[in-house]
Amino acid sequence: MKILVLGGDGFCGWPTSLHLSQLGHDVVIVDNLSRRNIDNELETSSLTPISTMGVRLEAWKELTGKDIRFERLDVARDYDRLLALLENEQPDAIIHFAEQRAAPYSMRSSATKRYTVDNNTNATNNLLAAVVESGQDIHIVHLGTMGVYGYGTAGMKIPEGYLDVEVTTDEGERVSQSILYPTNPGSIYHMTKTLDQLLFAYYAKNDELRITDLHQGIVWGTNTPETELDERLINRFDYDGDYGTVLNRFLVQAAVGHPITVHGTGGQTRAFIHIRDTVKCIELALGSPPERGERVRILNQMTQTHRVRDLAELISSLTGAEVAYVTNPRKEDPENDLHARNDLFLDMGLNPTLLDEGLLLEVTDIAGRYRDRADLGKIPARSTWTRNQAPGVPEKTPTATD
Ligand code: NAD
Ligand code: USQ
Repeated sequence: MKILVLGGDGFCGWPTSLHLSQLGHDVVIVDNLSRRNIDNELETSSLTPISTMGVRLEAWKELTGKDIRFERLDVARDYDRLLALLENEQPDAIIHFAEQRAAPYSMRSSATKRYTVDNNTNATNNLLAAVVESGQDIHIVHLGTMGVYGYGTAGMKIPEGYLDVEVTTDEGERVSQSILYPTNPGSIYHMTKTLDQLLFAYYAKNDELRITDLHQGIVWGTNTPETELDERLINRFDYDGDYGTVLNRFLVQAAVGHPITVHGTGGQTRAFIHIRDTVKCIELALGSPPERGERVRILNQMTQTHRVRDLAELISSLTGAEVAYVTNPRKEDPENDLHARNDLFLDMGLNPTLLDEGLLLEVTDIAGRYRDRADLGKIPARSTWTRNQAPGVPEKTPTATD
């Protein structure tokens, strides 16, 4: 297949691009490098030394003989160039990762709230409008989030996208319906993903676009077999207070001697998936597109749920790191249960990578290898959800000289 990967320079997009190229697909990466620019703005960087796109693609060609092309383009703003790209390339599928994906960054200021909404909703709408205008039958695979459902204890397993309900008419007749599961976003970022859902539902209904929306949990790990081939192919590893996600952050904190920063009681339960399973799920989703005229295909892309404090205590027991229960800078339930279905991927043959001590230590080893690149001052989460909240800073924060 010819596949465009929007956001192919990012944490999920880069290993996915390599995996699809390795499988023999013709891959074109589209990215505006905004994530690298946000690192400059936040004065931080990936823990791992990621190469420039030019070096990445040259290394891939040298090692495998395979070409991946790169188009630098802003999907949210450069509509005409996006349309021209579709017309020139005629892709079979487009994978859409190209959004601002950090909840804390989206809550940092009114400027970042507005940027996140503008960027994410325009990127998605531009893509959908361009596919319609191109007249092509392209399968769109979007990376959404488990966070569209919210994390309230539902009293049931969260289904995959749709909820079967019964309504009673004025005549007392009971009518069955299948509706999008009610959304309950916990940040401006998560809210943009609920807007994406409506855009997808509309374009699938009106224009019969073929769309798969993957509601992904928190991704952990860093390497895939392809990124491990050479240091020039290394994947991004975020650890800072805005972009670092919880399990990878805890593993870096353990590796660099920083207390593990549990927000509040750590009673939050979340869904997780390893980066190797992310790339596998995308391969599976590409192989199983919806039909024209079918509703949006929604799959829960997660393999396990974990409670934050259990992860912290597990990593502490493996590494000896101290656990610090810090003020929660977010507005979220302090404790919740979470049970979600993921039958669709399991039925397609996904063999889940489960949380395992060896894999955790592997990530800690990688973090340890690059520990000198960590800026300890960037670790605490400082973006607060409201102005009445305080950053999640441990009482005793080590410095580079400790
Ligand atoms: P990332 O920030 O590392 O990658 C996103 C990429 O998209 C970046 O390279 C960025 O430069 C690019 N981009 C952003 N806006 C763009 C635009 N307007 N035009 C062109 N390129 C643009 O994020 P990630 O962790 O790889 O996440 C990818 C997708 O997966 C996101 O949509 C995110 O919501 C979703 N997701 C991620 C996780 C996770 O834990 N990382 C979990 C669930 C869902
Ligand atoms: N947390 C801590 N300590 C930390 C960092 C986080 O206790 O140092 C807690 C948070 O308070 C939260 C939980 O861990 O309760 C998860 O936080 P996170 O930053 O790992 O995840 P989140 O903000 O939800 O966002 C990430 C990705 C996002 C994706 C989402 C999937 O950045 O792109 O959509 O995970 S999900 O969580 O399923 O919505």
